[in-house]
Amino acid sequence: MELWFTEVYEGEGMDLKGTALKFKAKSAISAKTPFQEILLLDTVDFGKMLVLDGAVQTTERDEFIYHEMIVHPALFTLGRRPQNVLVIGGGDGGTVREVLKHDPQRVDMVEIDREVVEFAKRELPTISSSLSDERVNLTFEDGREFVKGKEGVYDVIIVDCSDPIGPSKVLYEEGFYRDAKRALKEDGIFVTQSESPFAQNRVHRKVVEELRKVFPVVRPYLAFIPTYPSGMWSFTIGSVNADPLAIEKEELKERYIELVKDKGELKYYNPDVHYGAFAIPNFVYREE
Ligand code: SPD
Repeated sequence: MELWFTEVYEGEGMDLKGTALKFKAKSAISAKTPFQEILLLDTVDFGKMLVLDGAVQTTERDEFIYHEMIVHPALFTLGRRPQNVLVIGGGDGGTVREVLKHDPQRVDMVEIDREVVEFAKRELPTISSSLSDERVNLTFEDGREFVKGKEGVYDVIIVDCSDPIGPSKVLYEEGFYRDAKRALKEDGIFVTQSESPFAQNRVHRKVVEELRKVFPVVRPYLAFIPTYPSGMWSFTIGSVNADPLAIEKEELKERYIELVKDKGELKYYNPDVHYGAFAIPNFVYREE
């Protein structure tokens, strides 16, 4: 029997326009947690694929793009060895894997759903293996609550969350961004995945708008992620004064060469991609 999976993104009608991707799978396993439905497909073209509440989160074949791009633009902008990095969400472990390439002293990861982490450890070892690194401290609670009341602790905060439905909804609100800003050090950097500027244009614009209420520097940027709706994906950096576009290219190249010498080649991010990713096509912010 043939097994097919299609992500249906409600709200923008991707499947009606015929642009949704259909994935052929060899097998599937699923689980229901108190927070969401987990589905793991063994797909023909993308390897193992993690799906939460019907939305593709990661696949073995293209996960490197999302995880490199949510981490490296911010961490290279920081320009020094980070002491404390906070990852909110990121249950599959790919974001933590990339953060560790910057030699942080400590990484806190706050994931609401313990079962997603256990699932990823068991089924997606190439993505999740860094979660057992001794510098990584896992907490299973709501990331929104975790940041409340923290002051000047983190060099970088990374929000690797799912879409703004279900448990992640609170991670798209101004109040959360304010608390996250307070939890950062003075020169700290906040970065969040900010949905597809094509398939979820209104959501993307709202994220940028809310971040602009909180951070003086706000820089959305793009990456191509084949298995996400439309393939056009975004992340947004917010900070008080750290600007990813203000780093000298020569300095960035030096930092990049140092990192890859020590940790091995990256597959997507490089200094040219760093600057190019911040070029945004006209339609994204055009008034409707
Ligand atoms: N539409 C899905 C958005 C998912 C973003 N988070 C992915 C988690 C990968 N670590």
